[in-house]
Amino acid sequence: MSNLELSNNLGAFVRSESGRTTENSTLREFWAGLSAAVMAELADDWDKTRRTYAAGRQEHYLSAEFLEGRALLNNLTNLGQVEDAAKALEHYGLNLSDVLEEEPDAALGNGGLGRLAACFLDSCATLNLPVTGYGILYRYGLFRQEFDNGFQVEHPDAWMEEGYPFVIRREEEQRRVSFADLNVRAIPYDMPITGYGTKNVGTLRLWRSEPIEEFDYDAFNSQRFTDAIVERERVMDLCRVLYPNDTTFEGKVLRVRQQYFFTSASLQEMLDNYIQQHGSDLSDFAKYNCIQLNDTHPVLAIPELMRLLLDEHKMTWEDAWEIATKTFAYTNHTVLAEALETWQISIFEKLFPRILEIIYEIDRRFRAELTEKGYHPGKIDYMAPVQNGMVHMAWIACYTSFSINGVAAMHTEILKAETLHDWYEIWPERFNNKTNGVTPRRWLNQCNTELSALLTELSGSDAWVSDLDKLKELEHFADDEGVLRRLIDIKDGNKRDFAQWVERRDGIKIDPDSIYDVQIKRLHEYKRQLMNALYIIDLYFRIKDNPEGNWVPRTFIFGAKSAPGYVRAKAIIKLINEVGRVIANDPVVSKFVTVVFVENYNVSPAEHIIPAADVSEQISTAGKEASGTSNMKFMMNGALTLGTLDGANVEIVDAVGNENAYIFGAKEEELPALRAQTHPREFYQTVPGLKRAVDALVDGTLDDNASGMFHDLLVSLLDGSSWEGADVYYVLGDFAAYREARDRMAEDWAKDRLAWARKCWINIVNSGRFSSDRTISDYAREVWKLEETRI
Ligand code: 4GP
Repeated sequence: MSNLELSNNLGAFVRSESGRTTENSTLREFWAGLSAAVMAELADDWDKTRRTYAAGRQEHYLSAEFLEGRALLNNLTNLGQVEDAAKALEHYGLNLSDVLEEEPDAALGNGGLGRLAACFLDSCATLNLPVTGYGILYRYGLFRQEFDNGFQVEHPDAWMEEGYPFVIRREEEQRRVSFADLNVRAIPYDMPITGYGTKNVGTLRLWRSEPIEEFDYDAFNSQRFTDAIVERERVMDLCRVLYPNDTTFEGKVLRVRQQYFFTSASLQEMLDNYIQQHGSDLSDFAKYNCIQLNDTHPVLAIPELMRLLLDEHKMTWEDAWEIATKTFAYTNHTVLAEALETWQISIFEKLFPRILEIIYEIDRRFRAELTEKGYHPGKIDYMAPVQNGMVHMAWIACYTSFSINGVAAMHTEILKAETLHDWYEIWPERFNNKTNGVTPRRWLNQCNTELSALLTELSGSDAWVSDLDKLKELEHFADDEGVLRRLIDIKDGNKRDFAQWVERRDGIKIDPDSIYDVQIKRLHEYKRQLMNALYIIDLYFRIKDNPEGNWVPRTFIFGAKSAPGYVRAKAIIKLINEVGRVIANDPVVSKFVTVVFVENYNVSPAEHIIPAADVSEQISTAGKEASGTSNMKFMMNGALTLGTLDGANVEIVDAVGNENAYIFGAKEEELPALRAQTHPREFYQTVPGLKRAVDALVDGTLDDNASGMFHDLLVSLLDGSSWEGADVYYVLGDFAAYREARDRMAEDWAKDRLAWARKCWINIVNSGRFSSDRTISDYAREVWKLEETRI
């Protein structure tokens, strides 16, 4: 569509959304109209891509979470129509960025794992790879967070209640999914995934559950109205909510139902497509299909594929197992033990006895195989899919999958040495590493337009947007003062934009001339937002001690949601808000320090925050963060990492050099000895200022509204409980090193902006290996064996 066409068509699309004249249409209706115009524009290529992909070898990405965020700007960019859209809207006196802000975030994910899946689909489309994502169309995305007196309160996120133009219902491709107590229809809703510089349009297929019959007409007729709709509600429940947990699990029965629901529907579709394309002999299924399991959530796909092959397609166990073991690949995303899902057998008995039967058979054969290999019965028991009344999803995945990968080099090594050590010993050839990446389209080109323009200007083209390694060619500009000055100006502009955005959104005033020091990620004890908060408390006291000191102006920015039932994480949210309140009310400290906790942190707020950041806080306890991906987004946008040697931080430092990052703290291999050596109380007593900062939790400096939450935090640091030791995450142990590095960073920033900018530049130009294009090329080549397929 040309500019003229878009201008002409836009009005029609808007009117059809609003049922009114364009003059009387709302901004939201303009967003919907423009989005509908984009969908119309994509339709032909999308259709063609789907048909082309169906014929050859495909990869299917199964994930309970896809944290897509907004779609309109991404699609306009990929279509090359940003300018046209802006002009078309201008015609109605509207501004494109205002219209873009109308879009709700599709927050169908909790955090890292879900956002990674979204970046991956973006890269697959850009690289013309025949990959389809499969998940669930949750009616409510991740909860909407509000702060009430500093406490997190959760509200439903009814993200598509007012209509959502970027999914298309495909009635004719529905499947049926059966549980022992319930039969449901699975209706696919497809979202187009556009790529950069290509006509190919990939697909994210999200299943929605609906009753087989709209409602029980007889019951309705005999005036039993509630009876008539009970069944319907039970079915709709299935897709009602995304479980607001990452790494911990709950919700049991319903969650297992969700997992079976979307994996079963997806597999039925894959088998149907195979038969349509290649005939009814399924023995070549694995030649044409590969399935990546995004963590353990979709692992029920394994027994379900077995069931479909055995029961519906009458294969022998041996033939079916051969297919399964050549089809599945498994990615692990965390070493936290509580995330390796295990389910009670009774849940499976209730929901799908046949699946349980198949799992028992997998278990029986597993035990036989290992016995024959001469393994110790104790070890076999530990590794077995079924044990002590529980089904172990990760063990089923490890036993079946031909590929098992971690998400950063260090993480994969920990999997091999600890978490999945027994598996590694028996099947070392299955293990491989795939360090995560992020899409440079959303996380640089779209969110940081000024920096992107500079990069394009210096490289002479925008080829870097789909080949991020090209930025390396710009490394020599690190010694070009003119370029560094422009980088500083761009950062300052982004910081002013963010200040305006946050003032408008949350009513908080910040100083754009201060250093922006940011920690945005899920709230978890291992991520150590508590250590960050203790630093700020300590700084507060230091400033009060010496109000005339030459303090660097600081803005500490947080964004984080806590799982609703994770009490200690919620206490840390309250703590950060309380520290912010106390500082804001202090006439001296507030001159130098502001704390901003961005409410309802999500993908689109991240797009405003990251381009403005100076400091990227990546401070997890070494060995706990599998990879991290915000660390990559920050470096791409010229923020410097303040981090531990954990997850992908290790590889970031390797890429930029020690002198261009700020690394501190205990290393993973040192931790056990360090812990044994020193009790947390000793740090508390001896590290200058630490006792004062920790005591502030309970001595009246900070107020937790009599919830007892801050006292619990103090206990967790100093005493621990009967089931865990004190300071499990080594907050007190690393505090001194953290403070030293963070202080030094602020001073470096204030002292010499040019030297700082040089470091930022080195980070930007060396971010190529953290593009998800690199990650996906590795998966495609080494695991999926996929070829580029252009339409
Ligand atoms: C996260 C990990 O915590 C994070 O380190 C990693 O970067 C991300 O996955 C993507 O691999 N894990 C989860 C989860 O989000 O739910 O386990």
